[in-house]
Amino acid sequence: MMTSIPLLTRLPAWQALQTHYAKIRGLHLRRLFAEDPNRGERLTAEAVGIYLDYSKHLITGETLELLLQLAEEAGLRTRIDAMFRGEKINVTENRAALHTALRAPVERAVFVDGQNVIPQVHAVLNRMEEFAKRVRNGQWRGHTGKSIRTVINIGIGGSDLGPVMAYEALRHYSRRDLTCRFVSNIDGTDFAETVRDLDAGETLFVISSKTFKTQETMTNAHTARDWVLKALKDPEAVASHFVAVSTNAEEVAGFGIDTANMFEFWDWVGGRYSMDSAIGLSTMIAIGPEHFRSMLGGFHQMDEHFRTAPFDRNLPVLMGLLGLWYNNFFGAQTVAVLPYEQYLKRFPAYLQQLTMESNGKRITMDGTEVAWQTAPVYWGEPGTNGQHSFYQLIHQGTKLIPCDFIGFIQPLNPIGRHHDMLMANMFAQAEAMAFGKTSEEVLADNTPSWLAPHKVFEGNRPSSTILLERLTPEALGKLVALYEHSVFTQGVLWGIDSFDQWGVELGKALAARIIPELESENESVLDHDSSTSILIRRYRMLKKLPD
Ligand code: G6Q
Repeated sequence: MMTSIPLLTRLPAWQALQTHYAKIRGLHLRRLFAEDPNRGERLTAEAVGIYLDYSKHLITGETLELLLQLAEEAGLRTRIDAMFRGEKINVTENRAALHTALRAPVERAVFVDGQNVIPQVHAVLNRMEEFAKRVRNGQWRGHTGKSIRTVINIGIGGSDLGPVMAYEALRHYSRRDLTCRFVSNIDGTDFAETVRDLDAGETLFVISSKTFKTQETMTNAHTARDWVLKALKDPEAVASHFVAVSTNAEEVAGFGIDTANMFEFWDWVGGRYSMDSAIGLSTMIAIGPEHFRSMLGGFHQMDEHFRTAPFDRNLPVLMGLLGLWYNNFFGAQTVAVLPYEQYLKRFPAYLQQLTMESNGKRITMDGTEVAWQTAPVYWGEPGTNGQHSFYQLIHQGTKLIPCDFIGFIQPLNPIGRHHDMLMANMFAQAEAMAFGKTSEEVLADNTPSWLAPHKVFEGNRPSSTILLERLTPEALGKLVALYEHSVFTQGVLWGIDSFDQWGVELGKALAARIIPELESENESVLDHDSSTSILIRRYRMLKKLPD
């Protein structure tokens, strides 16, 4: 299907932004703040309990106006409405992208192909709730009568990263006597190390796969089944130790899981947007149904904000536009996500898939090649660890790296002065990046002149500060939805399909061809390039040698 989208670089606001960029590129944040004492108050926005300070960005009032105009000209409003209405905005897969329906209240109606999907969403949530409660209160027993102490989610990509991130993020709210682990990698070490200290009789596997065909997940699932059967020595054990999360009932039954123990989701839920669907089953078991529903409530609040707020106060829109400003005008190649919250340690990894799989595209929705940059590289680590590592480059390197600082006012583990010290570091880093330290200031510290240049901080390094009150399930929902919609905003402006991922296919197909070549006993003819063929031959030859 072809969609006609406005050509980004021909939009009047884009052209105006180019001229504007040339005019303001030399501006320094020191000057911008000096000229407007209210800047730190003015360039902020607050909604649904999230405070966004975007004053430390290389923008003026005019930049913002032009960026907002660009969003209007690119038809962002229409596209937001289309997404929420369930239109098939994932054009290359001819699907809706309705993750917002997963967290919509029961009284809402959202139609896909003439059918209201909200009742089924809530029916599955209710089934998940009933199941999670049984596991949590010990009613769901393993085959030998023991209650479950470990839940292992087997899944990869979107069927892993959301659950892993949410489990870590919400660990404070989870039962400590019922833990979750995650197996994703095809590397046998992942499975082996995950189960090595476990009793199969107390372990429940959640096989999470939308398609139930993914090579890594299905291989790990079969290995898990062998492990359970070896320990419990009864094929009947599969029923009490395996449940499935999938859209594919046929494959689930084929694996040997009773479809009564399958939790369904739908093709209009993209993998990396699926943590609110049944893919979140491990999260719900860990934190309990009430907390899970409150996380969904947080997502929904942000959805409503994104859907209805004017763009100049719309947090995902503002964040998306600021990202575009650096990516497309300053030529920034990466964005650092820096959560000053240990529980968010997997948040950057989660965001990598969300942002880069969604917007790492070079073909627009109407099938032509883009004439502009699309998604930057996302990376990051929780503070303060990064400060003793890569922040050097951000402060004094030659690359412009816009940063997202994420912090919470109240700690979940108040111990002594830790939290004040943590937050002081976050505020200090953003301040240092923006304002730096001039040569005069360095020399005034009695620094010898030969050393002074090394100690100068140029400043003018832009950042957003995202402040929330406390890391609750609801807050996590808001934060994730903030990024989801900011990614969507950028995808709309770049004119790409943020919901497909064709770029993962080629490697999969080539691996499927190479696997039998590595396993075959006879020296089959290899028809690869010379590098790949030699690597395969070398592997085959050396793997046969005794240790
Ligand atoms: C995400 C992608 C991808 C997907 C995995 C797992 O948006 O589609 O990461 O989630 O490839 O797929 P299955 O859930 O089908 O196993």
